[in-house]
Amino acid sequence: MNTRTRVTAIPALLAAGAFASLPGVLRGAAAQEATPEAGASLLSEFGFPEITITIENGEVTVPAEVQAGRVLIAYENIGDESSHPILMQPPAGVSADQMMADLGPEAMEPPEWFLDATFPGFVGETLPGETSYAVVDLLPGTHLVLDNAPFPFEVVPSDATPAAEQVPEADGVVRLFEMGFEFSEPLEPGRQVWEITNSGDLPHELLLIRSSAPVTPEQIIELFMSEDENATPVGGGPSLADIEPVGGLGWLSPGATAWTEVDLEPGTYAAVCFVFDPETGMPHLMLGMVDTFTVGNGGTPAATPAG
Ligand SMILES: [Cu+2]
Repeated sequence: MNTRTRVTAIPALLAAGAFASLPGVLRGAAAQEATPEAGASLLSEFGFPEITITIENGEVTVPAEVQAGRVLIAYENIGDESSHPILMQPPAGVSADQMMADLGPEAMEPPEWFLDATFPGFVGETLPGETSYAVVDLLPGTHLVLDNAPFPFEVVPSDATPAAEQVPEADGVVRLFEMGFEFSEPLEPGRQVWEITNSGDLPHELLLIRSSAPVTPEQIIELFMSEDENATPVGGGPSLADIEPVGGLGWLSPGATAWTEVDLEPGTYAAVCFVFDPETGMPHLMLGMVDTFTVGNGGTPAATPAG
């Protein structure tokens, strides 16, 4: 598949209004290698109840009802547009009707209550043809998957006997905070499970980007500011065409932990967060929530900042 796909680093909702000046950001590469079968998920080995959510060009199909608890989410992108979804539980007091109106395609900016929602974590950016996986903890109540529009579903109290929740064994550990990331070392190539915890006071996310050239955090910010796919940052570095999203974890509330599955080849990566700052409307990326790292010994070393 050679279709170049504009990667929606933030849902259209958040790209509107205060975000209109942001570029279309990442343009993803074509779909990656063959999608692994659902059973090939490393996270499926832990035996959590599994729910499948599909997206086809903005249309999300969610289960009618999900039981509360720790669940494995498989997110299948069967369309030809990339998806950067958010999973959220709106705050108490926001009715279903209001929620749908406030987050619909006509909404020009996030409603005031948006950052008061609960974000259990979700899959990261998912390219066409890919299936992403995440293990998250769901509490009873109305939830919604937000892509270009909201798609609600109910989480109901579990009738299973609550057992001590099993913790997936993780190959990598990532901590999110204001404004940055902390990765366990070393990060090895290959398919693996990452445990991600938000130890900050704000929601955060982990959008992983692979770069085919050495890159600095400053250059990543410059790239996201650029409208020109072929522009390269001052002092060199990759263009937007040289970077591609490779998963991660969607919005995660303060104090929450979730697990995602990544498949990393040796190389250079960046981590960025697009959660917005309510004061300025700026994504955390612009406030410095960007980091670069390498995976494996064969990785291209991260560039040193241009002096
Ligand atoms: Cu953040």
